[in-house]
Amino acid sequence: MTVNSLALNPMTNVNLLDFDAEEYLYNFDYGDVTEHDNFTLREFTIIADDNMSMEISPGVFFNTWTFNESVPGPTIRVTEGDHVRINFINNGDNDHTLHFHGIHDAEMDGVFEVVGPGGQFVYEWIASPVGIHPYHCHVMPLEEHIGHGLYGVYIVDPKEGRQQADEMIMVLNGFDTDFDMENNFYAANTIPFYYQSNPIKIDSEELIRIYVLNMIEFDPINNLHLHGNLYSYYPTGTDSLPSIFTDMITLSQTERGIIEFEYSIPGKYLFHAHKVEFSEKGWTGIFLVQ
Ligand SMILES: [Cu+2]
Repeated sequence: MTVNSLALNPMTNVNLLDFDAEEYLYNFDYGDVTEHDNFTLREFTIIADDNMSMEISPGVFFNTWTFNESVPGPTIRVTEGDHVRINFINNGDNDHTLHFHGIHDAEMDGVFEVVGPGGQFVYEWIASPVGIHPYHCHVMPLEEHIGHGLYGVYIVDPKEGRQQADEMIMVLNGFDTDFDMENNFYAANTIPFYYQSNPIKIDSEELIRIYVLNMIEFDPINNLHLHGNLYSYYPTGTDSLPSIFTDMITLSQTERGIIEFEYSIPGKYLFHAHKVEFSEKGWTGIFLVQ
């Protein structure tokens, strides 16, 4: 995420991505804020690169394509009605764009205005609707650009805010490290088994809110199961009322929503894909309730 966190990888002679899954979990980027007479402007810079490498698993290096030297890219967080400006710079060797889900003009859609190597583009819109949305590169072949890591989370908060909670982000993703159009590794937030080895500490009797997004390629579905509890699920985060109280949701590509729950009894509780292949290849974690 910062330039300092990069080290030269002697195996591939490219910059090695040093992704901090603990930092990513809680890191919301509110942009550079300028107050105007009747609106707030939030400005962000997103730089695409496709010359980085990441050690997905011991000895397994993967050529990650990154937004701001991170997979997923930064979590862009704004409030409904904000003016959003994104300065996009392509530092890669391939064409890339930024395609945000949400409501905006056609020319801000990041599909037809392809940004070549060394190029720049400024995307602008007024933030809506409230919820959690993905953003990703939209250059073909899409599964190559998304599969290498060019995606992130975009959150639009309601003007009245949400109830105070311990908030975190989970992007469900995977990596096809042998290029056979099947994922070899799965995770919540990029690093297989990270939150199993490093349980997420939460407090009992505190509201937990997770913004979850499925960005997996190649597999048609993903899912999220929570142990010893059930959660309220708000699909796309657009409605103030949950659609279901459950311990299991299934998501297709770019499906997302907000999960809310609280634990009353301390202990270790698993969360994982109930698709066993995914959990056994890395998509599993633990909440440590204190
Ligand atoms: Cu791309």
